[in-house]
Amino acid sequence: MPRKLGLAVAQMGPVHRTDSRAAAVKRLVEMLNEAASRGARVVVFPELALTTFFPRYWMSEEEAVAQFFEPSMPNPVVQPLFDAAKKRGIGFYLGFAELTPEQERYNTSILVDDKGNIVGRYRKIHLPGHADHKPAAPFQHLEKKFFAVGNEGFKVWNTMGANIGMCICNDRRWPETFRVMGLQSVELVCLGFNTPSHNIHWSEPPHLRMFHHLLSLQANAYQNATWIAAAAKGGAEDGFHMIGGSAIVSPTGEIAAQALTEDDEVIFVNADMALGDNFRQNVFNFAVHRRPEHYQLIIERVGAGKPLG
Ligand code: ING
Repeated sequence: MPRKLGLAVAQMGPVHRTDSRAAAVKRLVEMLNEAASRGARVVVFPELALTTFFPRYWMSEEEAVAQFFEPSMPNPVVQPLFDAAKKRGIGFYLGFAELTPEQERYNTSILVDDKGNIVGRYRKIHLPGHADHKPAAPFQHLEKKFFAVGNEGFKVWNTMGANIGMCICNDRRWPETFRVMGLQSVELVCLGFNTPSHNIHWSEPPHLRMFHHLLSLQANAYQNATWIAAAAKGGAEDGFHMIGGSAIVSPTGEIAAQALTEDDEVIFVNADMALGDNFRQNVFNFAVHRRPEHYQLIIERVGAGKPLG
């Protein structure tokens, strides 16, 4: 029996360092309205959607907090998005830099339901990059400096008629992210990403950025029988290019919709949440086929070690 959920991804083009949050929110509201006109009930926005990808710049934590973090959510600047979504009865995923009342800093996403309630929060666990200053690099990737590792795990919420989970950007490269949610019977994983197209560590062919992005989504969707909706913030932010490639991937592992530009662009699928049922009941029936007694290295070891043979 199909269980249709109108699912949209709202990709953003660049947010430049001098762009205001209000300007970014105006763009998000415009895309939410377009998504609504196409039948969306849930819209996924990017990681750090309100500001430029500031971890590319060397600055103190205090400077970053002052310019790029949200001490409350919602807040007056973001309220128009909450209002527009509630008026239209649409839920959404939004990524932003979170400053907690205890002054902790996280790369965070929230899940807001179709009544305007924040029903879920996720704090990014797999933080890529470095904490030290690399002056010789063309840009920095200071997520390990500006953010603490998320402290709330990978959760799944039953809301808007589906089991919906969240992750952020680099998390999509780690199979553990999706298996933990798969073991919570997830049917849709929402994620935002900001992925630089240039590798500062070695001269990686640029086409591999898009290939690895899509490969990660397709493999994890299939292997956990879940939909994945991934929203890029892409294009050149003050000259620093990031990939587009926003996509909605089906539990079959197929790409159901993909963005064509590196600008603000809405993609939509009337997604059947039951499409994963056959996979969950057969090939990926975890209860019948998984053998955790042979997986202990995954928990015991952090880094790769000696062969056991
Ligand atoms: N960005 C990138 C991402 O994981 C990256 C960083 C790119 C890591 C390519 C490894 C390879 O998509 C964020 N924000 O995590």
